[in-house]
Amino acid sequence: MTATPVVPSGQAPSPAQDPTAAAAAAAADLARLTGRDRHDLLLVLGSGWLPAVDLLGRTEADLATTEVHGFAAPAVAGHAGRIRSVRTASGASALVLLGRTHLYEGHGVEAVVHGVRTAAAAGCRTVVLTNGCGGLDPAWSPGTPVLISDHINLTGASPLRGATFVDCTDLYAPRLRALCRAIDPSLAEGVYVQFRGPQYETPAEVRMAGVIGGQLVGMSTALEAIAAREAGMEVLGLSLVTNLAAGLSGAPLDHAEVLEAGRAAAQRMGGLLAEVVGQL
Ligand code: 8IG
Repeated sequence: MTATPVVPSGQAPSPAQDPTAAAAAAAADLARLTGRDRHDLLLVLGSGWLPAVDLLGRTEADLATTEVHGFAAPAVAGHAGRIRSVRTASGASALVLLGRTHLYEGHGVEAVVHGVRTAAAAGCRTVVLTNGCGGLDPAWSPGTPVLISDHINLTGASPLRGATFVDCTDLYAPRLRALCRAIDPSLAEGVYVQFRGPQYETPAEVRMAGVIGGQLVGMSTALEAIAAREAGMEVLGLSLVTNLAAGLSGAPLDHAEVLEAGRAAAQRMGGLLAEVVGQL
């Protein structure tokens, strides 16, 4: 992000009107509300990951996203809509977004990536994107964490404007994936396929996701990863497989099942995240 004159956040443009100015205004709000001019890394906690938040370090500030410029009100149960400033064991300062804005909420792609751009404007060089998702590999029982190795963006949307030709090779940093596997050698890797949602996939769409090279299906992350790459940040993606993708288990999909898988896996997730974050 290039330096942008900061206007009082009440008068700043919305992310859709001017994403860069909106992110600068939000970063100024964060500096004021957290008492910290800069942060080192951003963690976005998606479905199933919220219970891990208390294991990450010492919370120094806890804000409602509505206190920070440009964040849309949360729409999903289990997505708390808060921002924490956390001091990790290694002394890094982390911004933690509890919940995210999804494309299907209809606020536009700029709102979806506003958190990432705000973090970049606040000095973050690394972003850890987590999500809950469906898994295509029957070996991945609910509660299995999987490293994202790459993505396929099926939303038809992009956070980039104009002829912004961003390279997406190694978008999910091999260095950070290796670090995670060193911590937990049993971690599997998979290609994440982002659908727009909000409906879950049909069984035929899940088969398509497999045929085109995907192993994980969800409704987030890819657009945020692209915006993070544009901003020059290093990206780590972690999925929590909370359900077998549609058509693979014989049972219908249920959002309560998703939240329960998260609670059950919280300890492992929190431990993994805290160790990773401690080494970033
Ligand atoms: I949690 O099976 C969760 N989010 N698209 N499909 C999609 N999104 C999801 C799923 C799933 N599970």
